[in-house]
Amino acid sequence: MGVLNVTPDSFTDGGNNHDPRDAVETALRLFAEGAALVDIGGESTRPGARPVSLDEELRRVMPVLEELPGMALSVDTSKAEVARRALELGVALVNDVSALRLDPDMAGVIADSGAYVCLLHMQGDPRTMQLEPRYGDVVADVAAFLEERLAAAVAAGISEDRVCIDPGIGFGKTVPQNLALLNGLDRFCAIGPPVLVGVSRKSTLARVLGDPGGRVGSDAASIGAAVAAFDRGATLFRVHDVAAHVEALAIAAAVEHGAEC
Ligand code: HH2
Repeated sequence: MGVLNVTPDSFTDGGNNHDPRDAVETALRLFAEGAALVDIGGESTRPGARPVSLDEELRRVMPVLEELPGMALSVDTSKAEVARRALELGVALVNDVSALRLDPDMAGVIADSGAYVCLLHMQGDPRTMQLEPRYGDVVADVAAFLEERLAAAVAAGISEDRVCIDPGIGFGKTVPQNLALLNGLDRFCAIGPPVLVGVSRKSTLARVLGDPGGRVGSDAASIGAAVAAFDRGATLFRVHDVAAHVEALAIAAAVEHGAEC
């Protein structure tokens, strides 16, 4: 899953794709590099980010979706109206970082469309989530949350085989908690749905490498984390540098499953 933020303030690519023509070009490049999906978001969820209005989010996202008919797209939104309009244009997956909790209409919109959904764990909300995240046992707590949200999605009429789950790296977690979640991914895989991991360029990577104030991780560090996640059962990876991840994960998969050469 290639990341395409059509926002002025996202933590790595903020501003780069604010013009819809640039965003469409970036999406086509991500597909050419091997992305199976491109995830288009009009609201930053970085720590401290402020929410945007429905009109502003639609204004950012819709012109890009309209220029990419028939492409395999996901929409990164917690607003049912944005999801509904995106699904009308054929978007395949709703990536809702609130896991259907923010907008009471979201589950119904997804259920009615038959689309895929990603349910992500977040403690608090983007404005406050990094202030003082607290868990008993972070892996057990996140697993219990994802099990509960999966049950809620199914109860709302979303087919279980349309769901993927995400431990939400950086969404209300300290560096040691993020590392524990990556190391404990097999616990999330045991829940059933495919596990998606978004660790690409996140600040945890910079901090592990010795930069305590680091805000953006390198692509090499991102790939290391993605391969570690693959080894523990993750099958979906939300990444910025698609070409490098496709190569690295192809090798990791060949080591795991073999390859015909
Ligand atoms: N991370 C971000 C946004 N959406 N969705 C999923 N499923 N998993 C993630 O880990 C995830 C996500 C945050 O990263 P980014 O989009 O690069 O930045 P911003 O939120 O500032 O736009």
